[in-house]
Amino acid sequence: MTKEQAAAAKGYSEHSIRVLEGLEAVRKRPAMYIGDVGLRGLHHLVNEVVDNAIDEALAGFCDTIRVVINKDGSVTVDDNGRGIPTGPHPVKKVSTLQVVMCMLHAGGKFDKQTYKVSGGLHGVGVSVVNALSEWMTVEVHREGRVFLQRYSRGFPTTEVQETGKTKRTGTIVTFMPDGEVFKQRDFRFDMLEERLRELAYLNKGITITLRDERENEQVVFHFKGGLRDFVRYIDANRNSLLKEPIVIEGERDNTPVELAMQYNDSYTENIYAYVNNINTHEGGTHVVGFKTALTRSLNNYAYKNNLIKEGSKLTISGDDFREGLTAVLSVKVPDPQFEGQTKTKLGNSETKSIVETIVGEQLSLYLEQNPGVARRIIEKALRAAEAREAARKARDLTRRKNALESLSLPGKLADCSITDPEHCELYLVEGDSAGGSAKQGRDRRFQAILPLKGKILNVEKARLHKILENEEINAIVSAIGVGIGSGDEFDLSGLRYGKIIIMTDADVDGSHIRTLLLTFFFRYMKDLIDAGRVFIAQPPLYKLKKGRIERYAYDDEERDEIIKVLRSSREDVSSAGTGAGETGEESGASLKTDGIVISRFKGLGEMNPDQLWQTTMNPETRTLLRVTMENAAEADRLFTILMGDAVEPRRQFIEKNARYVRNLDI
Ligand code: 28F
Repeated sequence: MTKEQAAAAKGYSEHSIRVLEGLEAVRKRPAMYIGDVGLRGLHHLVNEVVDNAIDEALAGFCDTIRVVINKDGSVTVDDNGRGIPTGPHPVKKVSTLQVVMCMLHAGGKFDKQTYKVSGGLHGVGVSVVNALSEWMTVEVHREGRVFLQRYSRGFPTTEVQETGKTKRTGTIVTFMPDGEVFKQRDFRFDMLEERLRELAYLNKGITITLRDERENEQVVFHFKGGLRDFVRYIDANRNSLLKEPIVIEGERDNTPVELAMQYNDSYTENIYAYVNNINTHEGGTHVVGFKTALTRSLNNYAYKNNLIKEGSKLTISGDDFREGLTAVLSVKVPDPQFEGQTKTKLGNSETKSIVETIVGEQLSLYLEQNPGVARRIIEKALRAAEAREAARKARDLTRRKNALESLSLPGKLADCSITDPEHCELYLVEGDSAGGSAKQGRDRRFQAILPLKGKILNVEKARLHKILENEEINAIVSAIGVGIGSGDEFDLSGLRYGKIIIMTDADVDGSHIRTLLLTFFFRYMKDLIDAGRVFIAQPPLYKLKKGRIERYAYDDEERDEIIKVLRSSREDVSSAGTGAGETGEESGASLKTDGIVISRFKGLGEMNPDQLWQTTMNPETRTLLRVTMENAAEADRLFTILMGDAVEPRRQFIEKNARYVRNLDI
C-alpha cells in the first residue's frame, strides 16, 4: 500500500498527506531546517518561536515577550499580541491556528507590511519546531476567549478547544524538544540570554523576560535607547571619544534604517549590521552604503572647514575614518536576498543607496550642528592616516630589502607534502616541545605544523603596523597565505590549508594563548572564520588504563563514564604489570583505583607523538571544534573584556563563565 492509499484508508485528505510529507521531511533532515541538531539547533527552536512574537511586535501589536525554561526542561514563549487567529482557514478549511502550527511555511509572511525573513535558517516557521518536539501546546487569548491545541511531533493530538474566558490577548507556546532528534536537551540560560538581549536592543521599547524555573534565575531586557544603548553596551569596556553616540534614523521605500555610532581609543573597527534582526556578519549592500556615506560626509566636512591643510598630500581613507569606530546598523528590508558562505550577506542593490542617502544627509547635518564632535573625529582620522602612511613607508623599505625573503615560508614551519589546500591542515601549536611531538606524530602528507613560541602579541592593543612587525604573527600570516585585514591585502584564494587548527594545552596558559590567537583571527582574518576554516583541537584531559585497555577522556563526565565501564570489564589486571608509574612521563599525575590507572595530561608536551596522533590529530578519531561567529557583538565584547585593559570586568567575566569556558564557542 502506498502512503497515499494508507492515508486514504484512514480517511486523510490530500491536504493532510502534504502535511504528513512536510513534517516527515523535517524529521528526516532536521539540520536542513535548523542548521544542526546540537546545542545550537536546540536553541534555534526557541529563537524561531520568539521570532514570531517579535514579528507581532514589529507589526505594532505586542510589547512584552516572556521566555521561561520550565522545570521539566520544556520552554514556554508568551506574547501579548493579537493571538493567532483560530477560525477556519479560508483555503485549508481547518482552524488557522492548526495551519500555522502544523503546515510547513504556513507561518510565512503575514502580509506585505512586515519584514519577515524568507529562506535560510531563519523564518522556517513554528511548524518546524512543532515537528521536532516530543509535544507542543499553544494557547491563544483572543476575543475574550482562551483556545488550546496540543500536538506531538508535529501532529495535532487534540482539536482546537475553547477552555475558558480571558481579559488579555496573546499567544503562548510551550514545547519539549524531541529526545529522538536532540541528544542534548538542556537549554542554557546564557545562550538564550544573548539572543534575547540582542533582540531587545534591536527593537527598542519591547520588554523581553527570560526566566529559568530550574535555577530561579531571571533577566529582564528593556532598552528605551535601542541601538544607542547597544553601542554603549558593546563599548562598555572601552574609552569613548564622544559624550554620546551619534544616532541616525530614517525610512525610504519601505526600508527603515537605524544607526548608532561611537568612537573609542582602540584601533579596531567594529561594525555590526543587522537585516530584519539578523546579524549579517558577512556585510553586504547596507554596509557598503553606510561606509560610503561615512567617508564622504566626513571628508566633505574636513575640506569645507579646512581641517585638512591646503596642499597636503595626505589623504584620509575610509579605513582611517573607521579606526576605533563602533557602529550598529539595523535595516528592515521587505524582500531580503541573502548571499555568501553563511547566507549572512545582504545582496539587495537598492538598499545601498537607501542607506547611503539617509546616513549621508543626516550625518552631514549632525556634523554641521556639532562642530566640536566633527573636529575630534577628523583629528582622530588624520592621526590614523599619518600612522598608515608611516607604516607604508616602513613596509616599502623592508619589502625592497627582502624582496625574495618576504615570499618565502617561515623557517620553523614543517609543511606538508600535498599542495591541494582542500586536503591540507595547518596546526598552530603552542611551544616547541608540543611542536616537536606534533611534527613526529603527524601525517606529513597533509598535516603541517607551525610551533609558536610563548605568547603571541595581543592585537587588541596595537596598530596594524606594530602587529605586522611581530615575528609569530608574521609566521602565521605567511604560512596561511591569505594576507591580513579585509581589504585588498586579504585574499581567500591564496589559502594554503583548508583547516587552520589551534592546538594548545588544556591549562590556563593554553587557554590564554588560544584566546590571543582567536582575537587575532577575529580582528584580522574574520573571513577565514566566516568560511568555517578555523578550528580548535580537543586534546584529552585523561588517560585511563586497566590492564591492556587504554581509553582517553575529554572531560570529567567522560572520565567517570569510562571508569564505570572499566570497573565492570574483566581484563586480568595482574597481566599488565604494576599500573601506576609504569609509563614514566605520566607518573606525576597518576592515580590508581580498582586497578584503573588514571593519568591527567597537563600539557600537549606530556603526550608522546603516537598518543598525540591517536587522540588529537588523527581525522578518524579526533574531535575538532569549529570556530563560528553566531553573535559577533558578544564575541567582540568578550575579546575586549579578555584582552583589554580593565581588570575588574575580566575577573567578573571569568568568574561568571567558569563553568562554560571549556566549551567557549565563539
Ligand atoms: C509565542 C510565539 O507566535 N505570536 C504570534 C500572531 C498574530 C497573528 C498571526 C501570529 C494569519 C493568517 C497566518 C493575529 N491577528 N508568539 C507568536 N502572533 N500569527 S504568531 O497571524 C498568522 C497569520 O495566516 C495575527 C491578525 N493577523 C495576524
